[in-house]
Amino acid sequence: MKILLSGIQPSGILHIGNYLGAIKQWTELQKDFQLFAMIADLHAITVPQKPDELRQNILNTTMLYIAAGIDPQKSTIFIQSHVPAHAELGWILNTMTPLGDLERMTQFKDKKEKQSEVFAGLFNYPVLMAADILLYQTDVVPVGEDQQQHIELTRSLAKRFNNKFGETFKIPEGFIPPQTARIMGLDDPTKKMSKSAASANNYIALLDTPDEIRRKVKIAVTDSGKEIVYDEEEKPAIANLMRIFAAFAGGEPDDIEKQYQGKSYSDFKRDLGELLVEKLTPLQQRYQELSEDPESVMDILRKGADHANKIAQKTLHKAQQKIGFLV
Ligand code: ATP
Ligand code: LTN
Repeated sequence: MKILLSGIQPSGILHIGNYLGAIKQWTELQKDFQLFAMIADLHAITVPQKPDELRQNILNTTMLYIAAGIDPQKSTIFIQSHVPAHAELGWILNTMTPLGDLERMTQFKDKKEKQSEVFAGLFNYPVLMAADILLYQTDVVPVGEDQQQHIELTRSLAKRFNNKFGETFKIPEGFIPPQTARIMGLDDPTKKMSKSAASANNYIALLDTPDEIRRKVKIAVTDSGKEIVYDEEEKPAIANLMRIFAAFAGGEPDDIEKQYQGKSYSDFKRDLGELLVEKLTPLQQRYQELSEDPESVMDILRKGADHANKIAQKTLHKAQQKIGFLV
């Protein structure tokens, strides 16, 4: 079975962009792949985090993975810092990463602007991500569009290592879901939906209450005109809402266009609000059950770490041998 790995940083509350762009894809792909679903806490600390909030976010993210349908019986759910090989291989790869490659990373440039002080970890972040992926001999990495450049760097580091020291790492492919790779903010369709957005009206969090969901959809920005037509250029706000609708309802934005011919923005928004409430309620119920049973969540994480450690350690050992460490 081919191997699939991905991760999310536990740096805030997850939203429907994270769900459609990442978690939902994983739940579908876990049927055909061996999935490693990681909680990237080492990545989260590349910008300042409050310890109590971080601890809570790590647990929340884990519970949301499970509540959204990642099956711990089938897939490996684990916390990045529970597998020390990530930091170790990350260091080795850092010694082989051209500075210029890191300087070109657009995520670094964006994130740097938002920080009052920038630390080396933020700059080296993509190298740690390469270690995450390469340790599991991953075939496919499903991510949103914003991560594409990091996958390219991973491929180039793996090739560089293999060329210099002999075949060690599998060269992974990125997988970017076409319709949902970039869900835009509800308050600004020119920027991606983001958990670090200034206003909570930018996103629908997976744990928003039904009333919050309805309210946020109602006040979401729309375009001029009245028709519900799918036009990315002329009607970016409605197009974004239509992609969200199609992704949750199943189908394509064009189907929505047909369905809403002659109807108003407010009809469409009302239905979208109800659809989101209907689709998120079972996830929220499952989340609630898990939060009442933290021991079972910890148990899943322990088993996940055991399995991940075995595989990661094997690859790390191979890499250490190849570069001449006494192992
Ligand atoms: P931030 O915006 O605060 O950096 P984020 O919301 O982008 O955080 P990440 O942890 O960086 O969240 O991303 C987790 C996963 O969700 C990644 O695979 C990312 O590509 C995907 N993702 C994030 N935002 C979106 C979005 N708006 N549309 C589609 N996918 C997204
Ligand atoms: N950088 C990613 C999170 C992440 C990741 C990974 C994704 C860390 N390690 C390995 C895929 C594979 C993000 O911010 N979304």
